[in-house]
Amino acid sequence: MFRILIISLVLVVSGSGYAWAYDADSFATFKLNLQQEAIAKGLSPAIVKEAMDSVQYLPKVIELDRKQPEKKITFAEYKNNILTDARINKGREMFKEHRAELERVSKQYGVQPEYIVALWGMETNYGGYKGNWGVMSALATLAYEGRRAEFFKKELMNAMRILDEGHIELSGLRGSWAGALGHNQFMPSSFLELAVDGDKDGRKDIWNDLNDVFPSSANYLAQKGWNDAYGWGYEVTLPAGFPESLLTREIKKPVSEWLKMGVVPIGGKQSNSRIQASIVAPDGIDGAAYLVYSNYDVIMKWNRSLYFATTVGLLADAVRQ
Ligand SMILES: [Ca+2]
Repeated sequence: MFRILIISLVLVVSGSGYAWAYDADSFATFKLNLQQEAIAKGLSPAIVKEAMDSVQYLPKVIELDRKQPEKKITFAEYKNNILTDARINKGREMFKEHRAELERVSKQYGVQPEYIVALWGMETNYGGYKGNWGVMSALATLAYEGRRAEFFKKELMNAMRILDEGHIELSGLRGSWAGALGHNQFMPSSFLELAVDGDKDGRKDIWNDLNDVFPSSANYLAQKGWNDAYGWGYEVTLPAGFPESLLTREIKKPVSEWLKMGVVPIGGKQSNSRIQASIVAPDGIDGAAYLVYSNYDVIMKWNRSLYFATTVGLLADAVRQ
């Protein structure tokens, strides 16, 4: 109860702290400056001009950016919402349908195919909702509004570079209101750093071509340190009196040591006892607990959320069966 009171207080204070107003003239100047800056960086003037001419201020994006969740849901609730039978079954179907490509990519990048499928399912429900916002306008609005101006300005420049490199037409540069792109919702910076042209047609088309989507996701994980000698981890039960202070990714011990402390894998999972692992419990000591390997840390680089990372792991397991 006390915590709820504090949260509402913070919301009221930060809410009243904003006195933001859109001004057409200043937005036009802002666009012109961005245009000049992009051209100065060496991007094609014609492409930059066309892209910036298309930009409109989107009040709805600011509304979404400022929207605070009314209450923080628990991991148990989140998992219930996300890890549905429909999502699992669709994942199994997709795995079957694209098995050959997935296996090929898996071998090439050293990432088990079920994680590529699980991330796809988590991000866009296997391409079911990729986001239909004009990314240029969304990013420009967020860069103009100022709450995280530098970050979004950088991503806007990166988005123009994607157009400049010819991976997608301006009309196809669509994504989430926060600028995440395509089937696997890469931010433009991740796209430039890690997306892959799997079918070698000269375009990294993560909006329309699964032959580019799968290797891009796999490359992301591989470059961030994935090890396909093992998975993400598994659910465990903790012994009575297990210290809450050990529930952190900061503490890593060999699996054998955790087992000696009375941690018990659920469902007879077994693993190499020398692998380094942490114990996490997204809902705290009284909620579900998981023993996780370094691959879990890699998933956390994709999205810094214990809820997300754990659910990706569970979905991958479910899809694999
Ligand atoms: Ca391609």
